[in-house]
Amino acid sequence: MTQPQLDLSPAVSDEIRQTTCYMCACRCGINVHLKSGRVSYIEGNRAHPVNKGVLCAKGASGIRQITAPSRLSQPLRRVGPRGSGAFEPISWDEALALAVAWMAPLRETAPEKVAFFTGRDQSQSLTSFWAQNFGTPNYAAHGGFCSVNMAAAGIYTIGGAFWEFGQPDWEHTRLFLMFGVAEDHDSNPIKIGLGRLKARGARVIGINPVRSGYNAVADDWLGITPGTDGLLILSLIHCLLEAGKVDLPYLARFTNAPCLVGPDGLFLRDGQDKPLVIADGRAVAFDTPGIQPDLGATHQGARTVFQHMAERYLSPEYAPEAVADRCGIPAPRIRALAAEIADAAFNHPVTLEQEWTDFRGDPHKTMTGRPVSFHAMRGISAHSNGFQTARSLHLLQILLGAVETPGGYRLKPPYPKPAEAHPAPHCKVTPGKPLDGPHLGYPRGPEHLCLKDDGSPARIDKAFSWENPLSAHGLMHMVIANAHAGDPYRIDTLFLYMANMAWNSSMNTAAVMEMLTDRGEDGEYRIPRIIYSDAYASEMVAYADLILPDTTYLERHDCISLLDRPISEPDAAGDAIRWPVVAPDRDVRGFQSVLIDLGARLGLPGFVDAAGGPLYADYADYIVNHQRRPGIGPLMGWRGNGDAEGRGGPNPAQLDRYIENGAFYQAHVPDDARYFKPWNRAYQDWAVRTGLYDAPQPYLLSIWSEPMRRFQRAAEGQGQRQPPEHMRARLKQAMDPLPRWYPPFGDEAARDYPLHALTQRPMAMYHSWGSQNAWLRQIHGHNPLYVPTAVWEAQGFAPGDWARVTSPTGEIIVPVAHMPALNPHTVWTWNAIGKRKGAWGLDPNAPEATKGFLLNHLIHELLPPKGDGQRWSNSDPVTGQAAWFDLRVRVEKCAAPPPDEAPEVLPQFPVLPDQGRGRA
Ligand SMILES: Nc1nc2c(c(=O)[nH]1)N[C@H]1C(S)=C(S)[C@@H](COP(=O)(O)OP(=O)(O)OC[C@H]3O[C@@H](n4cnc5c(=O)[nH]c(N)nc54)[C@H](O)[C@@H]3O)O[C@H]1N2
Ligand SMILES: Nc1nc2c(c(=O)[nH]1)N[C@H]1C(S)=C(S)[C@@H](COP(=O)(O)OP(=O)(O)OC[C@H]3O[C@@H](n4cnc5c(=O)[nH]c(N)nc54)[C@H](O)[C@@H]3O)O[C@H]1N2
Ligand code: SF4
Ligand SMILES: [Mo]
Repeated sequence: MTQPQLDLSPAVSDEIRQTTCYMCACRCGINVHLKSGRVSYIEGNRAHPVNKGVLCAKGASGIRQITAPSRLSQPLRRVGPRGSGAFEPISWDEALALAVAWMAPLRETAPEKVAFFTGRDQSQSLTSFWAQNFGTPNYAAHGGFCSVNMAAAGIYTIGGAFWEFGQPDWEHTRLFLMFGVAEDHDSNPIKIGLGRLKARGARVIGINPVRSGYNAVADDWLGITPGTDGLLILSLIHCLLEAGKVDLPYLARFTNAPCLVGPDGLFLRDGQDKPLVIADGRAVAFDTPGIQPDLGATHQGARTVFQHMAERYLSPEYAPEAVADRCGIPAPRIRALAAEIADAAFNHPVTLEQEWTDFRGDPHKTMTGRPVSFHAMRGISAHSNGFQTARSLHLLQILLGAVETPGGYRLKPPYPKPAEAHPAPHCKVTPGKPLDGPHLGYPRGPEHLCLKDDGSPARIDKAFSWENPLSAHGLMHMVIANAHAGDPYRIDTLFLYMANMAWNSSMNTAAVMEMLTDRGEDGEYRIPRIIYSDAYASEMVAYADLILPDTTYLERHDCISLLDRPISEPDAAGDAIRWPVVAPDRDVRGFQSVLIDLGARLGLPGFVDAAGGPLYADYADYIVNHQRRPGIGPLMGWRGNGDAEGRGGPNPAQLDRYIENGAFYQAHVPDDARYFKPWNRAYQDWAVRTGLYDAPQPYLLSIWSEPMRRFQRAAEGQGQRQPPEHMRARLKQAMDPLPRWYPPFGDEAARDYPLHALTQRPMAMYHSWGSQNAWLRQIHGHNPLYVPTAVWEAQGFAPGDWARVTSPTGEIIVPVAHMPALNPHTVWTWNAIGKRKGAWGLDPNAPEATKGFLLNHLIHELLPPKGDGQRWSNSDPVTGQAAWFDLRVRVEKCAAPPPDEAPEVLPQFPVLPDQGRGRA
């Protein structure tokens, strides 16, 4: 008898197309399998530098994203009252003509009346270029409500940052500490990295109020009380200084520790404006060849940064015994952690046999580093003391000699890049003309604030004002509230892209929905016009007047550019694309192409040719042909005649080369340039060749921040530009040039609201993006409030119980669950699982709407009144970073809300009509 012939591994597809995942912002490479032209399977691309074949649940579930019933299918114009969700379909020509009819007159008269803000997109170099040419000062992406504390503290301190700009030296590190990280934008790389550390037996320590995720697989966990990391870190610094366990040669050569601080708190400088150090008893410029700067020198009454620093942190207020109770970590554990860090750093140095030359021209035989590395994210960033806390952590890295050295923290091109190499912010409006320069940047002093002649904020979000001088990413979370209040002025058209501002992206969600629908005495909406681009029927859709429906990530071109947030690794600059691996089956257009079209219709410089016709056919054409500076475009690979890297003219075949190569390109850092990048001549020269810089720009790591000191001096009454009286005290404290700790502003509510309330990113959901995804919903369909044992017992909770959770802003009623591995003063839940009934094409009784909830209802965008007549935004006073995690609450057991047979979380809102293609 013959056996039947079975094909044991039938081909899942007849074609594979390689592109970049966008189920989160991590930018993994994917192989999209197609069968008969339809996506049949998605797997990781093993040759891709980001994920090396690893794929997460979200990435694999992309197949369900492109078939989701909630996809928008055509442009929509509002016909009912705003918020009702009543729309009529219109053609693209009508939609674009309407947008132009609204915006063109504003450009000629008052461009600031258009405010353009974007969410978690990856095309900020295009969107900012568009807004700059439109001429409005009111542009930013999502960074202000996300992690600007992380970015700004890093840039001002080490010239790079956690949050995508760098990573631990996974190959050599011995001890790895993670502060407040749940997922981050590097999800797969961090998971791969942790695997490598574990395989080598390196130690991982998690510092987080909640022991889940990375903290659950860490070797040790410190369940810190929220908002106190800065204190813990400065206490570790206290212990290291006390024990003499700091890297003195590194501090002397590569940081501003030896710079002399004059009586005004600014550096003593030579005739060429270079900071002075003392070497061999003489005051010389910091970059003089062959010097060994003296950390302990004094000169004309000035002391070094090192002395100021030692004096501050050796003070008993930073002793472990003084901070232990506040941090919720016993003093002996803090001392043991400091000893463990010192042991790894100084008893186990890593030396690579690699010669290199520093910026002074001094040769080095080897590369030696300290194998202690750190990573941190919003757990320290999303507090009102987050900027100073992030700076404290960078200071700890610097003292160990663990920045850009083997075993420590490594920056990814285009970083390192000091604050001075970034633009300063611009805000000067001339009707009918572009803005006077890029919107966002890094102020060096009060002269760079975005203020009008009368001293009032020039931007609708009040970024770069005295309230938050270094708000390098803007303040997305203040836009709607300020526009509604007409404070500092009224706008006309709010143009939003990819940001679910009527739900999980906003603080005080219910009030934001009211602001979006509120009318003035004249009967007009207070925010007269709202244009929005989404790909799905999110909660925000109902609040727009005009919807520009986007494609999904598998149906369009995207550019993950070095001008933006690229896919670089410490050893290679890299960029990537997406391209339409399938064609859209409905009347939608890629938003970037729409923006380019709008730019041409509005006649914006950069989008029209000499004859006034469109300069680019679409985004693909722009990616290939746009040049930011001569020879520098959105993509670095295969430029010129196809063999130029970084610099070179446009190459019409560039996108084809990317597609053939798995949709990415890498330019490798030479061996002698791999470490010590801020000071390494070989790296600096390579970066210039590759187009990352136009000239070498070596710099010193910034322990003492002169830009901050300049603002502090203004608060003390020095200089031309002066803050309002009521802000002086706060600025003096916030703008301290040496890292410090102060209690997060939320703690002012601690008496009545004893618990901290946090959210965490779930691994299997990306904000609201996966809300409608049939596979991912099975993992996270609803979210309880996790309660620590002490609270669980005190309230007499049992499984299945409900609680009233009250903050100074409002209350919610939600299901609870017990979690022992939790800081005793903290409750938490998963972020963005709760949905509004009717949104996302979900059944109104879907668990996301009946049992899922948001903490956002409890978080106000303003702090409680302080009696000074001012309302301060709920943000870090340095950067304007939204202080999501300052939230304080009270938790009380209560009856389950009705209906009895199927209780539902409160608050609830009217059911939204279906905007997509039917209910899931
Ligand atoms: N899967 C998935 N990945 C994502 C996202 C997503 O939604 N899903 N979102 C992306 C976005 S936009 C961002 S900004 C990043 C955010 O990346 P993360 O910062 O990693 O994510 P969060 O959930 O904000 O995590 C904050 C962590 O800090 C802890 N924490 C809160 N307060 C404190 C504190 O005071 N001290 C300490 N030490 N810890 C504290 C919380 O328990 C939590 O574990 O993730 C990105 N990646
Ligand atoms: N309570 C609490 N709230 C938070 C946070 C927190 O930690 N706690 N974190 C904050 C942070 S860090 C962030 S970054 C924000 C995130 O906030 P958002 O950036 O607003 O993220 P999403 O909720 O995912 O909303 C994005 C919108 O983009 C749409 N979208 C998805 N894909 C596409 C596409 O391809 N094209 C277009 N045009 N639209 C698309 C989605 O449908 C959704 O409506 O949330 C903030 N909100
Ligand atoms: S980590 Fe993000 S980019 Fe990578 S596979 Fe998962 S969803 Fe896609
Ligand atoms: Mo974020």
